[in-house]
Amino acid sequence: MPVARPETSDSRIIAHVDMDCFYVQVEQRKQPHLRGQPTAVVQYNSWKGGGLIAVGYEARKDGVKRSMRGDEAKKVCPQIQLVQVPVARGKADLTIYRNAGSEVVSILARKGRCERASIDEVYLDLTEAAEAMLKETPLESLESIDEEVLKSHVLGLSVNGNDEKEIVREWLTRRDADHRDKLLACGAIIVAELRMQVLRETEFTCSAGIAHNKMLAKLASGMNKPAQQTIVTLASVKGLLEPLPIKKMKQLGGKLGSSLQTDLGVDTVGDLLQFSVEKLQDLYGSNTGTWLWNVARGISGDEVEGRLLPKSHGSGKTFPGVRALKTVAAVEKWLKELCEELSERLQLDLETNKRVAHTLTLHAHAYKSTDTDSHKKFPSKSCPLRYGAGKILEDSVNLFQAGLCEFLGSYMNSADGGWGITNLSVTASKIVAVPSGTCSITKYFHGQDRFHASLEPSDEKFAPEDDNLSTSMTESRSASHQTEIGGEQPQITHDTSSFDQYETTCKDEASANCSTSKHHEPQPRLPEKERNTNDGKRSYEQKRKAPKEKGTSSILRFLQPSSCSSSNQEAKCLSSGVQEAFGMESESLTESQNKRRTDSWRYNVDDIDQSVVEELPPELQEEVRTWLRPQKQVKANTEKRGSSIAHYFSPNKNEHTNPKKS
Ligand code: DCP
Repeated sequence: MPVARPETSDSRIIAHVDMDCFYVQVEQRKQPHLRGQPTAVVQYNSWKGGGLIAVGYEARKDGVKRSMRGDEAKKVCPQIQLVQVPVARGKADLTIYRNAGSEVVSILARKGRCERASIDEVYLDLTEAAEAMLKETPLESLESIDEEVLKSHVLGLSVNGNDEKEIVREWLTRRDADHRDKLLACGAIIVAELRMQVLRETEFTCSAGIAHNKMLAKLASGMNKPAQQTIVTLASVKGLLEPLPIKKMKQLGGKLGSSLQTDLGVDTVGDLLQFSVEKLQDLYGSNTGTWLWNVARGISGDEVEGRLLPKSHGSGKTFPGVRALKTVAAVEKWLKELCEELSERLQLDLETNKRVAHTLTLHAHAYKSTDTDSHKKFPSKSCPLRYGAGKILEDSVNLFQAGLCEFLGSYMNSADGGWGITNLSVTASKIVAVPSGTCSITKYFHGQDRFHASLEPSDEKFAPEDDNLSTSMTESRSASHQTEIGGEQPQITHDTSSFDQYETTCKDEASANCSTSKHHEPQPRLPEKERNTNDGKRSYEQKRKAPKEKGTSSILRFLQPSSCSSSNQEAKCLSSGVQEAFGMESESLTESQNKRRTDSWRYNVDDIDQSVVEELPPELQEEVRTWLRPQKQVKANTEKRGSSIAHYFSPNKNEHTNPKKS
């Protein structure tokens, strides 16, 4: 659920930088003869020429769209150059795009706090850089302003066919301008310079939005593409937001946006303005109501997180139509490929960035041949991550089995036949830096208690089980990091079952074992009578909580003998499936053992990186987003703006050359 964070200041300067037709640019750099030609990148699956995933701007002019397949694109643009995504392990290999994104990030990070938001998007907090610039150089005294800055689009500025650059120059250098507009002008100068540096150093063009917060910057960055930038002045916010379809707003594309449409008749952001904050709070709870009220007014306190590396790693593949996987053996074969790729990336992250991941999650899309419940989702499952491709595979297979068992409703049915998997992915998240100061990564893993060193310090040591772990790295060990390296079979945490829930699904809420996930944000509960709107509509708040009544079947519930209710079917599922799969008997677990297991791993939805979601097959992206959306949790707004800007001008600030547009 969206969370209202207080706007720290409306004079922050935030930029959202978005690469133009990114994969196409990467391919054009690799094959320069493609430059200037209509080009598109197609998916690995070559059916009907392959699905287009990136379309160059020359091809867009000819009517080529991302929704097309290669064959259709050739019809509307016969001269189109189709480049296939690189392939490894029988699936798309996005390494070159990921690395290209990292090149860009390293340049953009020179001027301010930088958050890598996806494979080709970055947020920058340029407040300090802009303030420093303004202090040093009053804008009205600027003698020359680069062309790239003058090409900025200033929302709300009337140009009326006059000399646009001259009007922008006047706006940038107004002596009597509001201080916040002056800071925006400085932000525009800095961003233009960064974009030119990106072009010079990587040959990539990008577009940007410059505003007082992330939400507005993101809205603006796509308004003038390619290779342009757009400034959102305070005065333009209302006009920008009012006509926008409500479902297009970030975090409003799902159930909450639908509720606004159907329950309140809100179709545009402007429609939301008529509702008081009290009314919105009544309907959606205190946090979400406040957040909605703020959104309508362009207020957002979201901070730019200082994060240059991805929050998680994922590997996935789609198996559409007849390619659906219909046997456990087929699933295992593909899981092997996915897990090997994931393991390689984890290993690289460990060696390059000295980071370890803690949670493994398996997502899948499935259908039943005799489907009586076509809406039933394959539950996402997670467990502690153990390093090494073999262990990741072993755990992924167990997660899959547990998910399949639950999806089918009975473990006995999970034998081959009667079901199909159309999407499969494994994700490693909860990535933290290995603390420095000791002498080898292996020792770091040695030092981990098999469950959770920080919770239950133990003298017990475990031999490293992963021969691949680098021993040449700086040794690290910390009780504050928890890595599942021992031979213990992992605890599975049920994730999908907690859709739309912020409370444990178990009747016995005191039971730690019932906790399915997340740091639960207590949601304000309204008195029963207030939870109905006057016209008798069921409030969103009620609907949101409703699914918990259905009862979820977290495996954790089965591990506690006396707490959560479970159907006979579920019990059967556990006894013949989970216990067997995990070589354990629930009855034999003591309460403290159960609690210990549960406490050791709580999956944190914030550890999933948007960029990783975007790397999943498109069908799976929506699945994962649906899964993530309701689980976004309330976080204290404690992060302070960093102060990484020592100098706002690079030494070569006066060496700008006008970038050539590709
Ligand atoms: N991508 C993908 N599958 C999708 C959408 C995108 O693999 N369904 C990849 C290819 C894109 C990259 O992600 O190049 C970035 O996606 P964007 O949505 O930012 O689109 P582009 O960068 O291609 O174009 P634009 O210039 O419109 O941002």
